[in-house]
Order: sequence, then structure tokens, then C-alpha cells
Amino acid sequence: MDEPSYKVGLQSLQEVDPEMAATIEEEEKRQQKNLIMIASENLVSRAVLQAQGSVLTNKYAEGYSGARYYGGCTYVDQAESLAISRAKEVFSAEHVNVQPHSGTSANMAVFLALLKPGDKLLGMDLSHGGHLTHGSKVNISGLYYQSFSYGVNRETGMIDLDNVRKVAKEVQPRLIIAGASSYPRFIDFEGFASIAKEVGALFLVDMAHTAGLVAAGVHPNPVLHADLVTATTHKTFRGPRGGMIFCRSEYAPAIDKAVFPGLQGGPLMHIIAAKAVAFKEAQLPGFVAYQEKVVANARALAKGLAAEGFKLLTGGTDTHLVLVDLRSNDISGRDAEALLESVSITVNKNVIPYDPKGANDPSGIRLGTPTLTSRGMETGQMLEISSLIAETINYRHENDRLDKVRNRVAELCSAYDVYNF
Ligand code: DSN
Repeated sequence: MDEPSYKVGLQSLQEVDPEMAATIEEEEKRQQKNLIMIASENLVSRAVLQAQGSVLTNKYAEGYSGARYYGGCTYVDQAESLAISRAKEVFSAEHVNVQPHSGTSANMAVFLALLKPGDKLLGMDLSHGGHLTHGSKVNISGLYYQSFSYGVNRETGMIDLDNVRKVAKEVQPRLIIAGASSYPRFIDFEGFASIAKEVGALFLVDMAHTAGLVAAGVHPNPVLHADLVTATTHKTFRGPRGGMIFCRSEYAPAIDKAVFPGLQGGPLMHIIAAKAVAFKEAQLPGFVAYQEKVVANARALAKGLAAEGFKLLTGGTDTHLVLVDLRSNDISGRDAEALLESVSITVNKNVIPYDPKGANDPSGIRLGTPTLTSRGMETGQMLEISSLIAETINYRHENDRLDKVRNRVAELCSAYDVYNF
């Protein structure tokens, strides 16, 4: 008997939509053929990809494990409970909500739970390396709340807690936020917590960038010091694209209510399952070694770039990223990004603190090591890549030299597979 034409399709993506299949294949090739150094990107494991592409995408599960608004939730309940128990263990947390669709959603849920529109929040200035959702005037965090910011010291490039304290005392915020997207040093979470206590503010850390390092114990754990911690699961943590919120038990009911029904409807159960897989991977042998290597590689990259004469914010790094100030290299961040892309090295243009130029054509580039480390690269490769970057930027008008860089990048990329399923 012929199958009715309306029955759910069992054909492959290639058969149903060759155009999209080709687009995805091209992206897979791009990831293989480029040295990807976007600090906020990584490569997920096959196991995470499988969970993400699973039939859990079919299930509606508004609510939480054991208290859903739909029948048939036995297995998605299991998936979410596994994610929760593993996340609590990995980060030593009292409570976690694994439903936020992204880091932004996680931050919005904290604001909805604990602030009223018009309340004051104090976060790190976006132009000094902070996050968009920490009070930028173009983001809901700066539109619905009165936002104030602290920055880094002009000379050292470091967060100066005395200055944070001074601003906090002046502003008297309801919420202080720490956490950054292009700050290469450890943040003194204990120091921030004591400032929050002094001024009677709640303390939130957004560890989106460093969650993987924290999970492996190679970075201080903000969960031990902050009232609330938000994170993404897809950066150093190497899980699926998504968010999560950790908090002390006293804030748990408000946080859960803010995520659902406050901000979101049905949770993405396939993504929650993939988060659970990533939490399991964070407990497997190899994860700590991976994160240690991410940091060692970033330090080697910083050392190599400094030896090539590049100026680095704070002079180096404690984490997975390096911020390069290009003002003395006679090239803007935007042009450097495009130039490096032309030799298959992918980075992003980035503002540097006190940048005389704007965000669309800033004075810096940001480089990170999570993806290259996931491919198996080591400090030797980082030193070589810093030379390739220097060669590209310093000899950008010499096509022969750029061709040589292209050839070497191609060799490196084929020696270190992304996926070889
Ligand atoms: N967009 C992210 C980054 O690239 O750092 C910040 O969350």
C-alpha cells in the first residue's frame, strides 16, 4: 500500500531540501577550513548534536518536571531532571533553571524576578568589555531599568574595585552585575559580593564566557559568591546553544516563575536534553584537561602575539580570550577582521576600552582558543598562529606572503579535523 502523501516525511534532508542541505554542508566545510578564533564559539560533541537533533523537539512541556501543563511528559521530565541534578553538581549550586533559551533570556528572567521597571542596575560598560544585556541603553536592560556602568582602569585595563565601590555608593543600585564578553582577566567575585553587601544590592554574575572554565575549576566559581549566576551553555562550556540560571534557594521560586510563565512558554526539550549531555561531559575524564588546555593555549597565543609586537589589553590573559589593541598597527578592527578572514582565520572586530572609534569600526580584535582547542591544537600551534596573524597584518599588501599564510592555514586545518564521523 502506498503511504499517504500527508504522512510525516521520512526522506532525508538531502532529498527534501537539497538547497538547505548544501548550505549546511558549506557551513560544515567553513568550520573545517577556517581557524575559528571567535572567543564565544566552540564545537559540540557528536553526542550533544544527537540529543539536539532528537525527537524531543516534538514535545510540549510547559511547566517543570512533575508539574507540566501537558500529558506525556514522563521522558522529558527525566531529561530535565537529569540536566538539573548534573548542573547542580558541576557548579555546586543550590538551584538551577535550565530552561532559558539563551544568555539574554536568562538575564531577562533575573531582572523580571527581582527588579521592578525603573529600578537601578549597575553593570560593566559594554564598550569596556561588558555584555549588551547588562544595561546597554539600546537593550531592554537599559530601556526598562535605570542602568549605570563601571569600566576598567585606563592605564591597566583592569576592573578597579575601588572605582566599582565608589560608583555603587553613588548609584545605590538594586542589582550589581559582574561578567564580561571581552575582558581577559579573572574577576574578583568575592570583592564584588562585598561591595553589593555594603550598598544593599543583589549580586548577579553572568559567567556566559567562562562557564566551562568554572566547571573545570580553572576559574573561580561565582556560584559560591553571587546571589544569582547566569550563563550560556555554548561558549567555553561546549554544550548546545542555550542559557541557564543558578541561584540561592531563596530566589528559586521567583526565578522559576520568571522563566515560565513570565518570559517563556514551552521549553526546548531537545536542547535541555543536549544540555544534560554537556553537563555529563563536564564530569567525564578529559574535560578538566580540555579547559586547562584552553587557558594554556590562550596564554601561548598572548605570548606569541606580544612577541610579534601586538599590544594586548592587560598585557595577557587568565582565560580563553585575548583582546588586541590595533591602534599602533595602522589598521582598524573591521579591516583586520576582513583581512584575517581572507586567509581563513576567523576573528571578530571588538571595541577596546576608551576606544576612540565606534563599535562598527573599532580599534581592536578579540581572539579565543575554545574551538581550536576542541580540534586538538596545542600551544605550539598557538605560537605559530600568532606568527601567521602577524604576517597577515604586517604584510597585508604582499600577496605572495598572504598566499603562503593561506597554504599554511589550510595545512593546519586539514591536520586538525573538526568532525570526522
Ligand atoms: N555575543 C556574545 C559574545 O560574543 O561575547 C556575548 O554574549
